[in-house]
Amino acid sequence: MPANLTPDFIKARKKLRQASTPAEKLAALEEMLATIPKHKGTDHMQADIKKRIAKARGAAGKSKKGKSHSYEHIPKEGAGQVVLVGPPNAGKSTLVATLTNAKPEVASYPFSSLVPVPGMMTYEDVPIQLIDLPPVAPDYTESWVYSLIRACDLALIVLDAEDDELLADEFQELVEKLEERNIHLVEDRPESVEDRVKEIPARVVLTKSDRVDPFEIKDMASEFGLPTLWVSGQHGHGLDALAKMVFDGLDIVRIYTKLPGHKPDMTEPYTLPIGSCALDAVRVVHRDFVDRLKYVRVWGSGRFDGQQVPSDHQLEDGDIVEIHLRKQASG
Ligand SMILES: Nc1nc2c(ncn2[C@@H]2O[C@H](COP(=O)(O)OP(=O)(O)OP(=O)(O)O)[C@@H](O)[C@H]2O)c(=O)[nH]1
Ligand SMILES: [Mg+2]
Repeated sequence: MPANLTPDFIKARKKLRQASTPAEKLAALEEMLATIPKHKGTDHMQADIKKRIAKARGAAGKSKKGKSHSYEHIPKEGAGQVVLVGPPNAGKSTLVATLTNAKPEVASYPFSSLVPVPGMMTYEDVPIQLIDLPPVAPDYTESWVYSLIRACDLALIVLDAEDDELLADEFQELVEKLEERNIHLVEDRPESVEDRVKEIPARVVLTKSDRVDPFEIKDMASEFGLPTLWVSGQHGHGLDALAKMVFDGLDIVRIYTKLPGHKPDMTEPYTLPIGSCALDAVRVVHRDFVDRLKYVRVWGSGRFDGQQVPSDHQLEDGDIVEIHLRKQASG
């Protein structure tokens, strides 16, 4: 946490957090290197940025070559990776186009999406990656679509609310397709990872609610066995609730940091899995800080503001941590 970071550097760092492609990531890192104040206090940070630039150059170059399996994996960005899964024409791309900075193709015919399109959504102050996927259909789905579903932190099962008679069958068909590929949709994040069958936390999103008579909208939650929301990607109904459902579904907490004697930085929280402790927060701020840690003070979940807490103190969403380090040995 070196002091005196310039507004330009902070802007570039924000761009990095919002970047959804290797090329955007590379451009943001290069901008960070150009704008970081060059003095002894930022030596470590400059080295770290250079290392990341080298890695990002590799990633950007590789994706340009367009290998046949380049869609198998999309690097995670932001606080979590969320995939939109559903039958053709359900409204997946419309949601990604409305909620993120990405511009996936939206069309009135099925199978309009052929490639995954990642974009960044912001929930309050948290960037979250949404990935628009091609449809999962009984006859034709590329195998990398399942690879991306297996790798995600949360799946949104998107169904067209207008097909109300078909909804339960459509959902069942989708579940079976995923089960064939050993993907099992669950409400809660699994505690342990089983090898063969991958349990994926999921939520159901019924789109095109603008086309459904509000009096006919019935509670389908029990039909799906998963938390369910009605939205309209086109008219914007329910999208704030959807963003909140996504954030809650990621099971993360936001942690803000402050320097001793300074106001906290409330602009860019670190995000950690629910249940993380003070030491976990120190580790994400900087790995090297763990060995130099003297103690941590917490505002929020402490018994009182600024309480010095043990390193296994469990943090809560919105906590502010102040990290006190031992002086680095000189030379
Ligand atoms: N009325 C209404 N139409 C919508 C809404 N969302 C999507 N549509 C329309 O539904 C059609 C399909 O939308 P897409 O977003 O392309 O659907 P998709 O699920 O990405 O489709 P594929 O990529 O082919 O699987 C388009 O004509 C959209 O304009 C909505 O909330 N309300
Ligand atoms: Mg689409």
